[in-house]
Amino acid sequence: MIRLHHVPGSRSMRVLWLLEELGLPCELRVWSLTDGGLRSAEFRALSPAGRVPALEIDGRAIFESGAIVQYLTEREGRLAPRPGEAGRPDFLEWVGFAETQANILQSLNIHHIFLRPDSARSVPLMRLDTRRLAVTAQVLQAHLAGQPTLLDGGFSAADCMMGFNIEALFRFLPAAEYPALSAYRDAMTARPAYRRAVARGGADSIYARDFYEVPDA
Ligand SMILES: N[C@@H](CCC(=O)N[C@@H](CS)C(=O)NCC(=O)O)C(=O)O
Repeated sequence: MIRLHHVPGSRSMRVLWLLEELGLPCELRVWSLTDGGLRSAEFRALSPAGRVPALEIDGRAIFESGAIVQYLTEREGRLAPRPGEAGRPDFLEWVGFAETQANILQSLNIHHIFLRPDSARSVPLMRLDTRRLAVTAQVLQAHLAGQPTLLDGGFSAADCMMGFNIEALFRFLPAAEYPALSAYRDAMTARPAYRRAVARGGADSIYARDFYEVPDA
């Protein structure tokens, strides 16, 4: 039995999508970001920092989405270059890059959506994070202008690592400035496994607006 601990629209979407791509059935346990459940002793026994995803598999729990994605691809022998193969460093780079970008998105989510009252927010930090996010989006734009997936060998689990990012990126950056990245987002979210993951796990529910401008200081 495989059990995924999941919050809709969060990084656990990466794992849910990959499980669908791999055709691995899983049980889903859905948590909330806001009701304190992730800080419970029950959940922290699975993921000590109280973060999703956590995956129960093969008699243990694994936390950290990048570790889970690597574990699953090695276990199944699919959707990632194997250690020693030519594309392996690229795969590992993109897995890490997705998390670098996700951390900026998380900070923007906290500032734009979760921090209350508005005066608790740091507008300079929101500006800085938006610029830092744009740098990561420019990297992806340049890369994806030349090929349709992160690895030149085609779709891989590195693309699944973008499963949280691609839904969040264009809440903070104008999609029109990143046509290749925007086309990538459309192609990835149209994949049948991605659609199944959203249908099963739920779409994100944190955004009330399509686009969030940095407010005036
Ligand atoms: N590096 C971790 C980050 C996990 C993470 O921060 N997850 C967020 C949801 S996207 C979370 O659980 N946040 C709960 C909190 O910060 O209290 C990973 O990739 O799994």
